[in-house]
Amino acid sequence: MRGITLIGAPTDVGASVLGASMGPEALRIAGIAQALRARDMKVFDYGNLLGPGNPQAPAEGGFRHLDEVTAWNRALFAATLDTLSAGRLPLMMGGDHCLAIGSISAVAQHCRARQQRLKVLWFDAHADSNTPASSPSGNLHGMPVACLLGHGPEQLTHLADTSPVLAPREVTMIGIRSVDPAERQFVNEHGIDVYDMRTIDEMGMRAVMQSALADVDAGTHLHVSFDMDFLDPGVAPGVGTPVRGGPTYRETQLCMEMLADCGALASVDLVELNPALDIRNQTAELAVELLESLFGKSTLMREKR
Ligand code: 4U7
Ligand code: MN
Ligand code: MN
Ligand code: MN
Repeated sequence: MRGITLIGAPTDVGASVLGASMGPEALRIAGIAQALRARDMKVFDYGNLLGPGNPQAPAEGGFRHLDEVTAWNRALFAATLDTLSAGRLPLMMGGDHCLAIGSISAVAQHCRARQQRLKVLWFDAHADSNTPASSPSGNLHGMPVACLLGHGPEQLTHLADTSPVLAPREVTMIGIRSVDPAERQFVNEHGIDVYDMRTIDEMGMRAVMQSALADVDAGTHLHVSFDMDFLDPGVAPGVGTPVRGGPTYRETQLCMEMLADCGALASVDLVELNPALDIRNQTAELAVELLESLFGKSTLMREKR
């Protein structure tokens, strides 16, 4: 039986909109542990990590709340590394997307030590590739990809024992539809693989996922960083930075089912769920449904296609 540790990370210090700090509890209320147990996982939930609250301070030197974001990410780094060392799959229950700096830094360090191939799939409406110099908001949840590629404040780019933590070819973005001008340049200069909404419209989700997973084999460590604003806000209203024109419920389920089939899933961030903006916890319930598919639930027990 596979072991999974739920790591509650109630941070909203990376965002302007408050409320993502309630994400972990909303996921528990939506039955995340029971749903994963039904998928034959041994589920451990030790509660939430501790970290600072949101001081709602203005940007300083290009970013807001750098010390608070650093404190959260040190805790995330340690918890993720411990979980991986124990041979379990860490599932980050966010919390805003700045937490991926700590979780993925730990994942990368774990993979380097074992010389394991790493692939990060970044499901998001946004490219999260701002730097302190380019960010229009100063919010660090808009900068995790840049930090992981070595562009950002030292205390966030150097959580792991090597930096940069990721090479551009290890990251693939899916669902992108809101990109700041400097992010476009960053993504292009680094040659990051991006399947934006136009590509999804033109190719269809199945072909996009086949292509995104083409270099993933069973020996690869696949990390899924899933921002709930990936989905169309019509189905997932409980997010802080919604962008219309996102994938449908079915398209997203297909993504999850294809990820389950590839057999390489080894760590997950589920982020940007904002219960303060949700309608009767429907976005949290949707997140749990998607996780069920990610962990192998399918309508019919069919052979892999
Ligand atoms: B999320 C933004 F300007 N790009 O940097 C920014 F549009 O983790 C949004 O994807 C960032 O939800 C969104 O502030 C961060 C903005
Ligand atoms: Mn994001
Ligand atoms: Mn986003
Ligand atoms: Mn670079």
